[in-house]
Amino acid sequence: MQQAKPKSLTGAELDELAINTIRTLSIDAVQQANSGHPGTPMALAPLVYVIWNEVLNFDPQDPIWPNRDRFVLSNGHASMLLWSLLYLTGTRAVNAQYEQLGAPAVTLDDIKHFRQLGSKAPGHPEYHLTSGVEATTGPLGQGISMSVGMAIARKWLASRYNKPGFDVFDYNIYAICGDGCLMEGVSHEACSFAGTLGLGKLIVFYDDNGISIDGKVVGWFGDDTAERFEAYGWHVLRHVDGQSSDAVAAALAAARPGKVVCLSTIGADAPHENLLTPRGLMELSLEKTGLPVTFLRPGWFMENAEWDMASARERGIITSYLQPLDRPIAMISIHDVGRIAADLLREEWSGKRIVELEAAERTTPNAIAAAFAKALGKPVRAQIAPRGEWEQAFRAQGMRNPTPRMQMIDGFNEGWIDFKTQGASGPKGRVTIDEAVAALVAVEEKRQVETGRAR
Ligand SMILES: Cc1ncc(C[n+]2csc(CCOP(=O)(O)OP(=O)(O)O)c2C)c(N)n1
Repeated sequence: MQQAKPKSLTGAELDELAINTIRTLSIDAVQQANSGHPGTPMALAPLVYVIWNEVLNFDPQDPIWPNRDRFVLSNGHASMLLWSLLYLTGTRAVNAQYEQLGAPAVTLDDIKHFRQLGSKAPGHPEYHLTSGVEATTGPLGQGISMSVGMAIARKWLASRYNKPGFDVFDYNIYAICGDGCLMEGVSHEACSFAGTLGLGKLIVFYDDNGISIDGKVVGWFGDDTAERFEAYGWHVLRHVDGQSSDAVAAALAAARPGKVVCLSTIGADAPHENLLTPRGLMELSLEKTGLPVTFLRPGWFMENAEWDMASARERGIITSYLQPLDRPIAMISIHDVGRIAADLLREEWSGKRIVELEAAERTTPNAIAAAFAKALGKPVRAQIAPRGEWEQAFRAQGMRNPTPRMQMIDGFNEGWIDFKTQGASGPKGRVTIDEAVAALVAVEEKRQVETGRAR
């Protein structure tokens, strides 16, 4: 029987699928155990997904690496969040002495036996019973208080062992708590102490949902939590909607960083609407903060060539939406973007500045094909994707609304997306298109060898 080819998902669809997978695993486990708290994992799945996917510096292959970020689920009754994450990330178990790595920390079978004796997925997280759990939580207030202890420990380790330029201990501690944790006296004492010590590196997310086990908390928990924490000396950001660039800008202004380097894009100032327009709006929002802000506007990423890998390898052809094939485009490697952003952060400046960033030489689609030919050791040529076929091709790749992307590529091809100074100002990237494509091919070949071995 022929198997249907899996549909390729866009980034947003993949995020949604991952979040819903955490949710459905949690619902199924609670249903099977006939006990537990399904509501909290449902509500907090997007938050923990963003923390684990985008922020947490944690290696599932080595969950005891000393400088890992710590994640503390103070509302331990939502333990299914943690079991889902440990299972889905493939986090490995360590032995009781916390020295050796072994089998998965949590298996699907453990989740099927959620809250049963012997399962690595108990009702509440238990330190050392399940690897990846940083603190035993469940008694409300305990986790958030322990996370304060962890931040004190980190500060001590850093002051003892960090040397200038060698920050051995610079990890963050991320804790999530709910109303119940903040009603418990122990959390007040610990958080007040944290404020007194001026601890950094401790980031607490308060699930201010106004609901506790017996219903709405309004009748028995009326503190203004934000004001209480401000009184302790904490830096409190209220109601941050991570989906809105204005909200992020306001949060940044409130956080009062000394300076900001913001990754924007070529075309942020384009005269017509296109996929890059939101970056322009983001620049406007951030500019309003009055902070010293650098908008780093890189050109087309060379690593977009990864999309052409399969066709270059299999057919010796790359299909180009950028056209004509000999038209030079401002491009840059993502490695140069990271390096230059770090350099910029070390500089001092005032007000707003724009840094346009491209490699020393502009790149044509033909040059990308030639780079593939060199790296693969076989002929590869570029072929134009006719404009009339773009929409269908993008939809086949899983894009629901291809128009903004098509407008963006039109912008590059028609020249209304370009650098104002034609690249005359700003630093230059070091990585050439040949090097960028060779690096992509090397990664792909390593992957092919590894999957071949796994078979
Ligand atoms: C010290 C302590 N008291 C009581 C409980 C029982 N308990 C478990 S969950 C819960 C409600 C927690 O409410 P909240 O923190 O608002 O979480 P949400 O209902 O929003 O998930 C309670 C009272 C507990 N775990 N620990």
